Amino acid sequence: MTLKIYADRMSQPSRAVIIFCKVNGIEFEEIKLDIAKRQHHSSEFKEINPFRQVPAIVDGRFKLFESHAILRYLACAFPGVADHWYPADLFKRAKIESVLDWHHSNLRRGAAAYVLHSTLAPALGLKKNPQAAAEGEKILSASLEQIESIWLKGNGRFLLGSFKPSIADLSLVCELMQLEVVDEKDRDRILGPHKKVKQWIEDTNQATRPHFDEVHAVLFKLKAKLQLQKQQMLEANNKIEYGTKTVLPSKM
Ligand SMILES: N[C@@H](CCC(=O)N[C@@H](CS)C(=O)NCC(=O)O)C(=O)O
Repeated sequence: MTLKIYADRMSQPSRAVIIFCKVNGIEFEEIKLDIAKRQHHSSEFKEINPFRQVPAIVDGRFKLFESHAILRYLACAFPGVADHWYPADLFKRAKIESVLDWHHSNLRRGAAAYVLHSTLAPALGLKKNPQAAAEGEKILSASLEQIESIWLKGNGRFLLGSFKPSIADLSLVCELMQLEVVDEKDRDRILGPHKKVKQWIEDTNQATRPHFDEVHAVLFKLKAKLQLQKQQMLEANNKIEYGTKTVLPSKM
């Protein structure tokens, strides 16, 4: 029976699970649930994940949700997954668990809140919330600083000084990729001071090519759409201003 992945590619943990399967040649059927259309609220999906969140998987009779648990399960259940993704060595594995646990209460808390409240809220029928966005940015920036000074220490290009990526690299980098959709200058302000983080994102992309860009295409498309909308709004505002000026009576 083929593995089923319930996912929305706009969701960062969904992308991590899909990329992991593609990179490791794990066959799967992707069942797309559009969160913006509340497709994850169906009674069928509630049977798979009572918390109604993506990603979730069904492997035969076995159902599982929570992306980190899914990544661990896939790494152990499917033969042919290279050891560096989730090493058999207990000490190495425990260190990866440590990063994954840290991720949820730090980087994810900051990044998800910042992107939702600064950018994505209207697409989900919510109002933007500048105060919540500022709080998210504070946690995000502190997390980026900690990634650079703690997790990216060492000789390797990946977390924990490794020379090859693990499921933790994939999970954390997919989290950061959502910053693609925020305004370019805000993204530069947040990521700009963190050169090591930027290089690590690029290295993880390289290590999982071509699947990384293919699975993130949905974000690049949304980014282009938001940039176009911003451009059109600026042009419309300029037109209004210009039109107003032309109808003003001359003082001569
Ligand atoms: N801790 C969960 C987080 C899952 C999660 O937050 N999923 C979001 C998309 S990124 C979702 O399904 N949101 C819909 C909702 O909560 O209604 C994991 O790592 O899988």
